[in-house]
Amino acid sequence: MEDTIAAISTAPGEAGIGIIRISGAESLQKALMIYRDKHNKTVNELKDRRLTYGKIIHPEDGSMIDEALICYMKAPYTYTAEDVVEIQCHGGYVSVKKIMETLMALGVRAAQPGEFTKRAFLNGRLDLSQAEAVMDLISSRTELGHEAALGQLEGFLSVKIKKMRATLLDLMAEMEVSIDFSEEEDIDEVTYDEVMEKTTPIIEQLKKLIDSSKTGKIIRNGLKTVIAGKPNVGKSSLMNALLKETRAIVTDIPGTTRDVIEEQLNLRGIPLVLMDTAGIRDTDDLVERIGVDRAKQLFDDADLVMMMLDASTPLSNEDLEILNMIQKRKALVIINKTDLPPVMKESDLPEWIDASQVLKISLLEDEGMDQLEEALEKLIFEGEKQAREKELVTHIRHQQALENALQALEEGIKALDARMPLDFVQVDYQEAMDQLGAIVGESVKEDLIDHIFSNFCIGK
Ligand SMILES: Nc1nc2c(ncn2[C@@H]2O[C@H](COP(=O)(O)OP(=O)(O)OP(=O)(O)O)[C@@H](O)[C@H]2O)c(=O)[nH]1
Ligand SMILES: [Mg+2]
Repeated sequence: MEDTIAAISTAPGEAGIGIIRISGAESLQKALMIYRDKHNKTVNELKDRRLTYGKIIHPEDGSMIDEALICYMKAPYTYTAEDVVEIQCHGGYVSVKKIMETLMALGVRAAQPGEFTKRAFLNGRLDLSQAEAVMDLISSRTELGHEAALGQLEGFLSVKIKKMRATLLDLMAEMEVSIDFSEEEDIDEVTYDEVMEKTTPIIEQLKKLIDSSKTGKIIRNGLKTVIAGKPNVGKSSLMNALLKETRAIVTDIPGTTRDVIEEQLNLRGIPLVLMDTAGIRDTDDLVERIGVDRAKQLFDDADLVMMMLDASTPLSNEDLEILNMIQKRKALVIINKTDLPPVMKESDLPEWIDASQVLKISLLEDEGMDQLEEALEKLIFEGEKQAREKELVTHIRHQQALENALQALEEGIKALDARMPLDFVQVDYQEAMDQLGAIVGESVKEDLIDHIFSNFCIGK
C-alpha cells in the first residue's frame, strides 16, 4: 500500500488511445519526471483534475516517447482514494509499453491484477461486494449482467447488509443488558420476545436475497446449455440457427459432429454457453465414440438440456434412452423437421414430459425459433419476474454467506423459543453478524481478499 503503482488500463492492441494509470503518493512526482509541456518545458505541478496536453519523454536524454494528455487527480476523491495520474497516449503496443518501462525505471512498481480496486477497498472507498461488482461490470457480456453488476456497485446489497447488521448489533446489545440484569426475571421475558420479533424481518429478507441468487448466478455466469440427441436430428443446425452463423458443420451424414462445439450466446439478455455435441448412439468408430462419451459427460453437468427429436423418423430406443436421462432436469424437448411428412407420434413420448416442454420447429423453413427462444427464457427463470430486476445476488460467495447467516439466525430463534440462556443465543447472532460481514469485507481473512482480487484483470 505504501508504494506507487502503475499499469496499462486499456486493453492491449491497436487502438486510438492507450491509458496508463499511476496510483500512490509519488504519482505526480514520478509522472512529472517524464512529462514536458507544450513548450517542451519541465513543470513542477499540474492542476487537479485538468486534462493537459504535453509530451512524454525519457528522463535521461529527453528523447520523446509520445504525445499525450495527462491528468492528475488529487487524493482522496479518486478511484483508489490515493493520488492518481492518468496518461492518455496513442494506443497500440509500443507507446504504452515504453511509458510503463520508463516509469518502472523510476521506481514505480507494476500493479498486480485488481490492485487499484484492492486499494480502493482497503482505503474504504468501496466495500468488498462493490469491488466484486466492478469486475462483473467489466466482464459482463449481456445487458442483464451489466444491470445486475451496476446494482451491486451502487450498493444495493451493501445497504441491505449494513441495515441487517445494525439491527443484529442492537439485538445483541439488548441481550447483553438483559444478561447483566438477569436476576430480574421479567426483563428477560421481554427480551426473548422482542429479539424474536425483530429477527423475523431479517430472516424474511435473507430468504428473499437467497432466492434471487438462482437467477443472479445465471445472469453472471451464464448457463451451460447442451444440445443433445441421436445423430442427424439437426443439433448442429440448431446451434447455427441460434448463433445466426454457420459455426458447426451440417451434413446429412449421421455422425457429422464428433467433438464438442462451444460458443457464447446472448439470448434475450441471458448469457448461454451453448454446446453442440456428437449425436448419441452406439458406434464402432473410435473417434465418434470418444465424442459420444464427451457428449454424455457434458450432458451430466449441463444446467439446461435441449433434447432434439426428428419428426420424420419414428421414436427410437436411442431417443427414449436420452429422454430418460433428462427426467427431472431443466430441459426442452425439440421436435425438428416438421416440414417433412410426420412419422413420429407425440403420443409415444413418455408421460412425464409436460406439454409446455415440447416445441415443434423446422430449421429448414425457419419455423418456431421465436417460440423456442421464449420457451428457453421461461424455463430458465421458471416464470420468476425477478429476472428483470436489478437487485440480484450474483456471487456464490455471497449466497453461501447469506445461507450461513440464515441458518445461524434460525438456530438463534429456536434457542430463544426454548428459552435457552441468552449468552448461548448470542453465539448464533454473532455468527450471523460475521457471515454478513464477510460479504461486504468486514471480518474477512487477508487470503480471501487476495484471492478475490487475483481474479481481476491488470489495470483495474
Ligand atoms: N427437412 C429438414 N431437414 C433438416 C432440418 N434441420 C436440419 N435438417 C437436415 O438434417 C441433416 C442433419 O443436420 P445436422 O444439423 O448436421 O444434424 P446433427 O444432429 O448435428 O447430426 P450429427 O452431428 O451427425 O449428430 C442435414 O442434412 C440438415 O440439413 C429441418 O428442419 N428440416
Ligand atoms: Mg452435428
